[in-house]
Amino acid sequence: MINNLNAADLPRPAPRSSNPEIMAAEIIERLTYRIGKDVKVAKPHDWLTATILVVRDRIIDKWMASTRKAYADNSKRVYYLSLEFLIGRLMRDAISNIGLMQEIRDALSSLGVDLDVIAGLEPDAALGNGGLGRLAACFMESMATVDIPAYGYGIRYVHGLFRQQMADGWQVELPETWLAHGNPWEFERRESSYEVGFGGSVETIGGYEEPQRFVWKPAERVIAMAYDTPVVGWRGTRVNTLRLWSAQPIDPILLAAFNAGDHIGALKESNKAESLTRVLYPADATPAGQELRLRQEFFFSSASLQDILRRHLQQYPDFTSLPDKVSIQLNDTHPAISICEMMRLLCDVHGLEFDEAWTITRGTFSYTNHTLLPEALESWPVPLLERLLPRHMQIVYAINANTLVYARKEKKMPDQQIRSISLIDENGERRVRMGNLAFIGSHSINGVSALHTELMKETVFADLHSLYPDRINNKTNGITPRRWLMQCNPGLTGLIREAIGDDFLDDAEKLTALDRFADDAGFRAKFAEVKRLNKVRLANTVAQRMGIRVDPSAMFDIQIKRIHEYKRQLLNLVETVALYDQIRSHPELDWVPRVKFFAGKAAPSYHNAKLIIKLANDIARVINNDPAVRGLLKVVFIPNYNVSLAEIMVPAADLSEQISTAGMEASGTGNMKFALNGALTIGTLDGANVEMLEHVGDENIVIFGMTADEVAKARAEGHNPRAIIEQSAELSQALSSIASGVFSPDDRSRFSALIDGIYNSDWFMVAADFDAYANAQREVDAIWSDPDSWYAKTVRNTARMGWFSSDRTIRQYAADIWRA
Ligand code: Z2T
Repeated sequence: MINNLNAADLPRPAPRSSNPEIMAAEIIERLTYRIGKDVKVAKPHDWLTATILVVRDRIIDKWMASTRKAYADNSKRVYYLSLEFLIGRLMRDAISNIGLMQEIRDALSSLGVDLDVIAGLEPDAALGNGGLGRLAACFMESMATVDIPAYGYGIRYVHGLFRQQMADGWQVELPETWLAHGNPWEFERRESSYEVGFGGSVETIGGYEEPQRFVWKPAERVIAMAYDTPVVGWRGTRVNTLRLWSAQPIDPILLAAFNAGDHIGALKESNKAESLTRVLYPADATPAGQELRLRQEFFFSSASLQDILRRHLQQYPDFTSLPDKVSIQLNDTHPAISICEMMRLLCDVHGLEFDEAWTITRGTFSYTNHTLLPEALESWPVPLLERLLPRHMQIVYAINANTLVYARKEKKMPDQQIRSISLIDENGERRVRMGNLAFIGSHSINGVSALHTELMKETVFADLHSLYPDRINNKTNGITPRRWLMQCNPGLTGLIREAIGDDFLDDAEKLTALDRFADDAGFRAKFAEVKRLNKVRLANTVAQRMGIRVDPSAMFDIQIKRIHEYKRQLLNLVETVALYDQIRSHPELDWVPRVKFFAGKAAPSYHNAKLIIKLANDIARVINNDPAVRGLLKVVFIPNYNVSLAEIMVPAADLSEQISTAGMEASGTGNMKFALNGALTIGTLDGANVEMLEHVGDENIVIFGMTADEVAKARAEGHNPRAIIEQSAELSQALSSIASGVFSPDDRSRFSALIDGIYNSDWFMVAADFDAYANAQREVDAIWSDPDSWYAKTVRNTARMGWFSSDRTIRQYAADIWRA
């Protein structure tokens, strides 16, 4: 076998050339021999595939070297377990990171192919809902960049996040088929397959003289098969692996059933297995709750854990070294069942004692929390867990017993706190709390912004924090500057290089050298020109896709993110209506021309979120067609928001809307992307906005509204939205026009319940924050009216956002949590 040979003695493929002529020949070679197409009949998609295959080859050599090096150095490996990876397109990222952009462009153009055209055909890998999945993608790129041997583990969904279509202004969900043309980036690994069980029973062996052993006998089994995608870091430093699991039946066809004439029944098992990894759950901040979701969570956790333990035993004699050689980061609680699965594998399969296994498990796992919303915290009904994973349920009880006994006997914890730290929620139907499991089974629990981490300590995890005060720590989120500056904004990247040289390409914090250019009128003019061109690009996209014309000289005011009440797209829309009223009432004033852009998807079952989309479209129709507005205000809701659309919108923004109810957005990452690309932020003191304020300075960001403490106080003491609304003429008028059907003449009560929510409870503080928000918007207008001041501020935003690079975030994880 090759294994026994010395790699150095083997014939080696010729080193890959970066000469455009040679690469052009290689592209033709792939087209002919891999795709089986003649140049004459090749379609744009064939050129895309052929190009990816050529790029891919240049990554593979580095991939193998990276894997070998981790092995030879006995390096610690980091495993990022995530049910979501929102990657977007891969080709531009890969080409740019290996430094071949110009060469590949030239190679293609010698063949009469435009790189930008074929790049636009690559489907978005949308295996995620929003921020959490996009963060996982930025982290994968940064881990490769800062040279950490890391594996991402997730699910290879056949259908990623749904495609959003508008039908009369309503969201309609269509299936997304990113694999329709095949996926040239992935490698199927049939040899990396594991069995994953469900259901059945637990056999107990021994118990009198010898120690008890447990053997789980699952009733159902499926195969998890690996698909690997290489992830290349900046300058090709290192290539890591994203390993996504696909479910396969053990028996593809039940021949006995088939032969007996039951053709459908013969495929039952096959269909059931494959349905496990067929579709991504589209709810971003409410737990899916269905059995299939729990099956997905366990399926990918079990396969990943088996793979991790197998790899460890290949290199080390036993598991005592596991915490030194392996770190497993749980991306929220979705993979938290991994903790029980690790315990089961160590105890039941590998014969370790419970206590020893527990020390190893806790030393290996760490957990990132991404939300405090109580309705978003995962918990599973005890009977469901007992039926689907009986052995894991036993382990939950064992962990719980140990923890509660310790809390009671050694820490004298009172009853009420014991109830709150228990893995079992006893209020009503008994449920297993996955957040508590993740906390108790980990040596590190982190939040994703400074404010969020403090709130974790004070709210959801207050009692667990008092029991284990050293475990909670903060790791403020970041974004990769490769995708979110260099690739999406080549104009700005070029301008920055002219001004301060290339250092910032390797260390985003070097962007601070740009600070002094804020006072340079010549530089500001060029900065403004780059922005204008990016706005023209967005205007063209909108014209092409929607047939709407927008004026690039107007202020581009953008709110793009999942649609959620706490993110307060509704606050923005109410203010839009108020502004519309003001423009018509006071046509003599100097209104700043604005285009308000919105984009984002709503969870299919989230009624109010879908209503907010309809409201945006209804408002857009009325305002955009009203001649009294004289083009001073336009509203555009762009359908099907995804990573690729963000890459066009982010560089084109003048104003970034980050206006969540304080205390509710764990971090936000869109906020960072906009500021890095030279937008001014209007935002609340929420999530990472707080730290952005610290970095850019309070004269370079427009902050408004209640603080998290004020929101908590108002909720506890009760506030009176009706009184607030009555005191604000602008607000009452805007709300009553929406509620009375001014924007929905075809169904006048369409929005009445939505607006009633503001009058009756105003949970999200839309009324409470309205005046502050409207005033902040007029402050933005005033800054805009002085372009020198505007561009000085936006240049300073770009200059001071380097700290929000995900390279910094990953270095902090590596230093404090992984010790890698
Ligand atoms: C998600 O995108 C986020 C939190 C979730 O909690 C779930 C999803 Cl799908 C379970 C977001 C946060 O809302 C956002 O503030 C944060 O920036 C992002 O995760 C990454 O940490």
